[in-house]
Amino acid sequence: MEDKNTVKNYMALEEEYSSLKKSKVVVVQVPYDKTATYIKGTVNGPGAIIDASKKLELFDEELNQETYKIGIHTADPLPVQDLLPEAMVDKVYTSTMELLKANKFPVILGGEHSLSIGSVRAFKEIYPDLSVLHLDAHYDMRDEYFGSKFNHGCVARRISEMCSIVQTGMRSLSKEEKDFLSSQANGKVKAVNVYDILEMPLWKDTISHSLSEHVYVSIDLDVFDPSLVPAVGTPEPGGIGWYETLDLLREVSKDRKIAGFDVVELCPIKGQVSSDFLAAKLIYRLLGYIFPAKK
Ligand SMILES: [Mn+2]
Repeated sequence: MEDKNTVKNYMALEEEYSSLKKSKVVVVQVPYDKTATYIKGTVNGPGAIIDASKKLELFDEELNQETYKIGIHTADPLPVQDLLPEAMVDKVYTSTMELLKANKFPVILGGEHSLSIGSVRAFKEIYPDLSVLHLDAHYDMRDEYFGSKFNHGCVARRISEMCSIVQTGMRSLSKEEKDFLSSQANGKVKAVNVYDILEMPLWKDTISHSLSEHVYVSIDLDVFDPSLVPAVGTPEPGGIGWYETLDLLREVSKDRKIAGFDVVELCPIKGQVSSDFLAAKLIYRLLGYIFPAKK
């Protein structure tokens, strides 16, 4: 048997449950952090999630099922490290499109958030009714940031130009973004920020009902409180917790068809693996919600 520590696939699954042919799910790694504006290091995010995933139990204790049996293949990391942001986004688009055409379910690991511009472009072509559920501490609604329209701070703005987007967990906003959002009333953007969550007992229903049938979920790990996930490039105090995030994702998985998702912005801290492990487990739990075992 191969040494688990050298295996490069998610959860170190055996061939039977991880070959491309037999797998429904394909994990795509996008090690890229060229436009990071505060702390760099998300380039190491995908690898840290894969490493942490090897310590996960194959049995999901909440769902009473062995989700891995749907087959989870891990593709080689995309060779994007030296590319300009636009070219990285194009690579993610091409790779996502290939998987969707092969009827696979893409799970995309960042790397920085700008990669979602490429994946959403592909999903939107396959699912014309697509809407995006975006979990983030930040609105990411800048038109341009540090001279680039493909900066991680612009990702939701670019997505809003392609399809409708429902954002939640935000607690940091620039004046430019505020003005843009105010001009968007009744537009393609629905924002449920942390202050709304505190006042709205039914915030999860509001979000779920605002989405279309086919949904792409984009999770910036800084949506969580930094006490839970300190290993992000731009931490913001006052984030949401583990169980409320799961409640939201469970509800959306029941009400809608989640067609794929990404988990981005993990910026690993050496010797402090709880953030990496949370990301790995979040992915497995969300896959369990999307693919419930037939009882
Ligand atoms: Mn963010």
